[in-house]
Amino acid sequence: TDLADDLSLLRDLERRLLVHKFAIEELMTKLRILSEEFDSVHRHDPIEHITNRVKKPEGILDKLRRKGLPLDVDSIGEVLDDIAGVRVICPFVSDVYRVSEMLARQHDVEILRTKDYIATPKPNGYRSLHLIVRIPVFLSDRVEHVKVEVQLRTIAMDFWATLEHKLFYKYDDSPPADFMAELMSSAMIAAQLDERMESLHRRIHQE
Ligand code: 0O2
Repeated sequence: TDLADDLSLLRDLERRLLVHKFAIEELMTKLRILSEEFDSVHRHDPIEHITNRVKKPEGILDKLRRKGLPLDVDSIGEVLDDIAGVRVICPFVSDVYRVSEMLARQHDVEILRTKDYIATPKPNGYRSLHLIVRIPVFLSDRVEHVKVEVQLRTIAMDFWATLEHKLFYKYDDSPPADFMAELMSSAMIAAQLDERMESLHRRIHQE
């Protein structure tokens, strides 16, 4: 029956998602090591905190529908870049680039794509550094190379992005023009705050 087919597809999809969870765990360990070791050497922790998520089957189906793509469980990890997602919140903008460079230098981390929305913010003001990375996951009988979307941002960028997501999630298109202007201007205030805090940090760290 159709229902039985759907259920078995969902089960296959859920089984497929396991390897993305493992990729997240590998990456979390790498980031925790960088955080603790950099802190012990330089007396500054470049990572404030880290969150992660595996995209839920519902979210995966939504995204495929939006992009007009068919569901093929075996190639799902190739079709979508963000099934596994890790978000790294850093104290300062310099830390964002520092952490991304330290990751990129690791031999088992392949950087497939970089989107620098800090250098070039989105029209609504969104700022963050996005990396699509691929890392090996060692399973009982094979190695899988799994993609993870890494979003790196400062506390101020995260504050803005979290609230923007809450406020405008319900808008399918872009919000009305006056909202956009207000969003853009609050994003600029967040960017100025980043600059001011970073310059304080530089002065204190040099003393
Ligand atoms: P959610 O609900 O966070 O999962 P893609 O759509 O991923 O194939 P795109 O547009 O090239 O391709 O991806 P991009 O620009 O790298 O953005 C992907 C993710 O960044 C989004 O995931 C959001 O998490 C975040 N993001 C991008 N733009 C904005 C923004 O304007 N505001 C906020 N708050 N977050 C943003 P999802 O899957 O769209 O959403």
